[in-house]
Amino acid sequence: MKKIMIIGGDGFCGWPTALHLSQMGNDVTIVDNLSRRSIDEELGANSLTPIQSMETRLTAWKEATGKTIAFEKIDVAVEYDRFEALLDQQKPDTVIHFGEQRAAPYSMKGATEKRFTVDNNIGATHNLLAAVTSLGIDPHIVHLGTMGVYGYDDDGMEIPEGYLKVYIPGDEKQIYQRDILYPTNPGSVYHMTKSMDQLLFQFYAKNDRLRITDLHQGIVWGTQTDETKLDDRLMNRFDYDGDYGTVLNRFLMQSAVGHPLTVHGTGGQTRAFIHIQDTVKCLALAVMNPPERTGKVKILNQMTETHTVRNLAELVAKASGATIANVDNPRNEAAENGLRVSNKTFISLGLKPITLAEGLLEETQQIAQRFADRCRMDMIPCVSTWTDNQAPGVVQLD
Ligand code: NAD
Ligand code: USQ
Repeated sequence: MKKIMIIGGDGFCGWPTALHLSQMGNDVTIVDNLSRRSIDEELGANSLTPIQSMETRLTAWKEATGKTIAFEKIDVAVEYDRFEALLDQQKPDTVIHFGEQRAAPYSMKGATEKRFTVDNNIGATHNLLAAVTSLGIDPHIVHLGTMGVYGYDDDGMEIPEGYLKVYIPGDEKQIYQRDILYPTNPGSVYHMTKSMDQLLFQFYAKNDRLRITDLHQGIVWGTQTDETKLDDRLMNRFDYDGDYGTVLNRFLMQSAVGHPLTVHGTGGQTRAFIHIQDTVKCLALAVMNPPERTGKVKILNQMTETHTVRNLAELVAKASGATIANVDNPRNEAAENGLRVSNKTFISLGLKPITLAEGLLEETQQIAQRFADRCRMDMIPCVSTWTDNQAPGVVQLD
C-alpha cells in the first residue's frame, strides 16, 4: 500500500485515477482548488454528465466500497504554505500532478487566460518541486504532460519517449553523441507550459536527485471507468464545449444531439488518443514502477492509437448517421500531418489498450445519448482563435 497525493483529483483524469488507486488499497488524498468547476461557471459551460460535489462523491465512494479518500481544497499555485504543510504532514510515497489548466483553446482566448495558464501551471509545478526539496522528503512525482510538446512533423520518424539521440559532427572527423530532451514545438500557450514544466523537472532531477516520471499523454476520450460505474454519484465529467471538449468526445456528443461534426479545416490533423480507462491503468503502472535515482526524468508516451480528425469524424458518422461539416480552423496548426509514436514502455509493462472500435458504441449509447438533453447548443462552437485574423469554428445551422 502506498500513500498517494493526487493534485487535480477532482478533474476528468484525476477523479477516476483517485478511485482506481483507492480501490487497489492505496491511501489516497485529493488536493484540488476546484478551479475547473469555477471555469465552467465563468464560461457558462457544464459537463454533459451530471457531476456531484466532492463531498457527495467521497460519501458515495465510501458507501460503494467501504474505502475512504481524503480531500483538501488548496490552490497549489498560490497557497504555498498550506500546501507545504500538508506535504510535510503526509510525507506521501507518490504525488501525482494533474493540477493544471489544460485546455489549449482556453489558453489562447486572450491575455487574461494566457497569463492565468502560465501562472497557474508553472506555479503549481514549481511549488511542488520547491516544497519537496525544501522539506527534504522523497516522493516519486508523476506528472501528466502532453504529446503536444513534441509538435507535429511529417517525415514518418517515430517519436521516441522523451529523449532524442543526436550525432553532431565535430572537428577532425570526430562525431559527438548526445541524448537530449526532444526539442519542443508546442502549438498553444497551454502546450507551451508543458514544455516549460519539462525543464523544471529536468533541473530538479539533476540538482536534487528527485525521482520524476513525466507522462506525455495523448487526447483522452471516453468517460467512465470500472470504478466510476459503481454508482451514478461517482460519474466522471464529460467536457463538450468549444474550449474544454476534446475532439472525439465532442463528435460523440454532436452526433447524439443532431449537430454536424465540426471538423477543423480538412481534418488532416493526426493526433494520439487513449481511453480514460487506459489512462487510469497507465497511472497505476507508473506509480508501481518508479524510476531509479538517476538524475534523469523518466518520460513515457501515454497513448494507444493515432487517427486523423477526418477519420474520427467518418467513424462516428458511419456509426450514427451524423453529417460532417468542415469549418474554418480557429487554430494555427498544420492542415495535414502524420504521426508515429513509440509507446513501448507501457506495452512492455502489460497495458492492453481499449481501441476505438471496441469503445465507441458503449460511449455513444451510455453517455452521449443518455445525457444529450443536458447539452447547451450555444456552447458547442470553438470561438477561441489563435490569432485575431482567424474565423471561429462555427457551423451555420439552418
Ligand atoms: P481537468 O481540468 O479536468 O482537471 C484538472 C484538475 O486540476 C481540476 O480539477 C482543477 O480544478 C485542478 N487544478 C488546476 N489548477 C490547480 C491548482 N493550481 N491547484 C489545485 N488544483 C488545480 O483536466 P484533465 O483533463 O483531468 O487533465 C489532467 C492533466 O492531464 C492535465 O495536466 C492535462 O494537461 C493532462 N492531459 C489531459 C488530457 C486530456 O485529454 N484530458 C490529455 C493529455 C494530458
Ligand atoms: N478539432 C476539430 N474539431 C473540434 C475540436 C477539435 O477538428 O470540434 C481538432 C483540433 O483543431 C486539433 C485536434 O482536433 O487539431 C485535437 O483537438 P483537441 O481539442 O481534441 O485536443 P488538444 O487541443 O490537443 O488538447 C487535448 C487536451 C490537452 C492535452 C492534449 C493532448 O485538452 O489537455 O494535452 O489533448 S495532445 O493533443 O496529444 O497534445
